[in-house]
Amino acid sequence: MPPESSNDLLLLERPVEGVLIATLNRPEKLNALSKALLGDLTAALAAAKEDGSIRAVVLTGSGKAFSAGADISDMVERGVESYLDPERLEHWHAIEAFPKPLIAAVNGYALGGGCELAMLCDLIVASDAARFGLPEINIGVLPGDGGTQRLPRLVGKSWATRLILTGEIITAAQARDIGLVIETTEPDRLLKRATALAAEIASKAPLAAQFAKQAMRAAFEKPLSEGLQVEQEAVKEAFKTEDRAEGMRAFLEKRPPVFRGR
Ligand code: DAK
Repeated sequence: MPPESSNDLLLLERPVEGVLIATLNRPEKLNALSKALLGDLTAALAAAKEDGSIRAVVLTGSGKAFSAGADISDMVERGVESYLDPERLEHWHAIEAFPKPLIAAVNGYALGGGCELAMLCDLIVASDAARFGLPEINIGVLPGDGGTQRLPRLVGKSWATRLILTGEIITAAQARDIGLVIETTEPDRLLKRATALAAEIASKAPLAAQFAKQAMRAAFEKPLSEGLQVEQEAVKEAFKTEDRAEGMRAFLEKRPPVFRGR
């Protein structure tokens, strides 16, 4: 399929049915997350949320980085206003709230806010050339877009402490070994693999996938008893869908289901 749309900072393409690839495209600054770039990403995800033909999104970067993080030049210029900018924070919240499955295909550096962006995704697949880290400590700050909260939840306290307090940058294989990354691939197979994973997810019942994502989010945010309630509500909602009826009917009729996202 041809690219659906593109602009300078974010490239959008539809490689296979159900899947959108969004490519951060500011390679000369290693895809540093300027407000404009975050704004374009937020807008693309808002459109993808409304588009029933998009069932999963792959996020990647052009050039040698996924993203080298928040824009340090802007932070130097505007100080604390740079990262407390309400619009910028709004963009992050919108990305966090994206309801459809989001897969990071990390092609190179994922540092600082870039690593935090990858951690906002539901799964991270990485090229062997990828590098991960939260090096904010080297520039006198600390992770401010969720890194101190999400990294310990993903990899445990010891590795999170090591990475956040030393600013160490680790390889894709290390990131896989500590559970940050689900899978590593040769660089030229990365997008193919991430797209295949997204396509597999896109072939399942889309609303059930969204309910599952919502329920799993509760696992990180709520005590077990409340998380179990969220899960129960999500299952009740799934039971109301046409896809649930179709899925179960198809099973009994021994044929593949046709899911319509309703
Ligand atoms: N911001 C702006 N520009 C960046 C950048 C960044 N994060 N990273 C790289 N660049 C730019 C470089 O300045 C350079 O630009 P020119 O000089 O060519 O104009 C160009 O990209 C290429 O970079 P290098 O020449 O440095 O490339 P190398 O291959 O030599 O080195 C590198 C690659 C990834 C090791 C290096 O670029 C690097 O260390 N980059 C910075 C990585 C980093 O420290 N990232 C964390 C940023 S801080 C918050 C609080 C804090 C934060 C957010 C929120 N709240 C309280 C809400 C902070 C978040 C961060 O992400």
